[in-house]
Amino acid sequence: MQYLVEQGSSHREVLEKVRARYGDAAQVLSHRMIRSGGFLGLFTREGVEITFYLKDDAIKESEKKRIDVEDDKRRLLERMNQEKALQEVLSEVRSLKEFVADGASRPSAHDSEHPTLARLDQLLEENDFSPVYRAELIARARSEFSLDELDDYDSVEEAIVIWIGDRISLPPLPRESKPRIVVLVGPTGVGKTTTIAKLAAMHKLGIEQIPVQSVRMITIDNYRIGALQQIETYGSIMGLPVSSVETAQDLRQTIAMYRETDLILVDTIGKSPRDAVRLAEMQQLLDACGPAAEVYLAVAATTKTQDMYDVFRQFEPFRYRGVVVTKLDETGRVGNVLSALAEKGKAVAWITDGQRVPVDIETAHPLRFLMNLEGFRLNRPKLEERYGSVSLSPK
Ligand SMILES: Nc1nc2c(ncn2[C@@H]2O[C@H](COP(=O)(O)OP(=O)(O)OP(=O)(O)O)[C@@H](O)[C@H]2O)c(=O)[nH]1
Ligand SMILES: [Mg+2]
Repeated sequence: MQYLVEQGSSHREVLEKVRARYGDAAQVLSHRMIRSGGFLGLFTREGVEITFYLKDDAIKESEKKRIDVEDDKRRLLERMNQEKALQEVLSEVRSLKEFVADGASRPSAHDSEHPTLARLDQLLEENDFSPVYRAELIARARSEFSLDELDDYDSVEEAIVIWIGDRISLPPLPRESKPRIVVLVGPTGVGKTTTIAKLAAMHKLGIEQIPVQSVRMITIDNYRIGALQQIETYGSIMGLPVSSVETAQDLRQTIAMYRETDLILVDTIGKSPRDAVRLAEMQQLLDACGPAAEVYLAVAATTKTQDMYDVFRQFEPFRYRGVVVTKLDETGRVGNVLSALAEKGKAVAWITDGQRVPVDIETAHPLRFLMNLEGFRLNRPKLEERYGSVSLSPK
């Protein structure tokens, strides 16, 4: 037990001091009168001294309080440490954010990828394939090749090329009909009229193993100065008659007039895909061609993937059975076209790659697109085995 002493000028003052400090825990044992202060025995003052002790449970209580305080201190310290750690994390996050915001030094998505896949993804990106298309190919490679197999770059590259080729679809062979009616629609300036002229020549002259056929051309583009003249010039060079029509009735009558012809090619006015009213008018007019008519949508290979989706969608009411990819000569990259065609499930019927009539046109063939891939090595014999051979001699 611990004995304590307290002094003061009066009994009451000392008791108040003791109670203030120790409360009811203090148990007074004794008190006595004392003399305090003074100098050489002079000027001393009378006072009281109390001796007391503290009850055990009170000690425990105060000890408990001490422990509680210690606990609080520890918790506070822990919190401070946590705060500090949090601050550190925050500052890490902040600097990472700055790092990411700095595009030039952004960590590449390829970084965590197997080097073969990273390199192939990079190549696909350079060829303008859309992010979705690329992701699908890379995911397929990741799931079909083991880690060891991925180390063999050549065979993964070969597989990717084949998967790209497999996703290029061609329209089914047209039903036999006489006359066969082929209509070209599409945005302005993509090369519809030039393509019509090329197709006319191809079929009239029997190019690309196509049997020689009787051909006629019809244009419904007689609003613009020079438009009729453009197609008539082609017609006169090839010795092919060209008719111009304005109404659905005209069109029906002209087709009826040409019923003995093998192939009737219908050229249309280029339309902005955003001009829904004009598109609807033209669609009504084209209904006169009858249900057997084959409509094809012409799009330039240089069109951005997103714009291509818009064109595909806006011309949907024409129920086109395939696409003509024009101006392939104007771009070194075919990824945008191939991505859009594959993602929207469109077949490609012809490709054109220059202004010359009739040479710069070919029936679409997967190999032709694959040959345009930049940076990919092609196993030509293997691809020909798969897709059939095609004459790709330079023109
Ligand atoms: N480089 C290149 N130019 C082409 C190709 N096809 C057409 N052109 C050119 O593109 C331009 C427009 O061709 P047109 O055939 O008049 O295009 P269009 O779709 O009929 O145009 P509109 O009737 O005005 O809608 C012309 O200068 C053509 O020579 C191609 O495959 N490659
Ligand atoms: Mg035209």
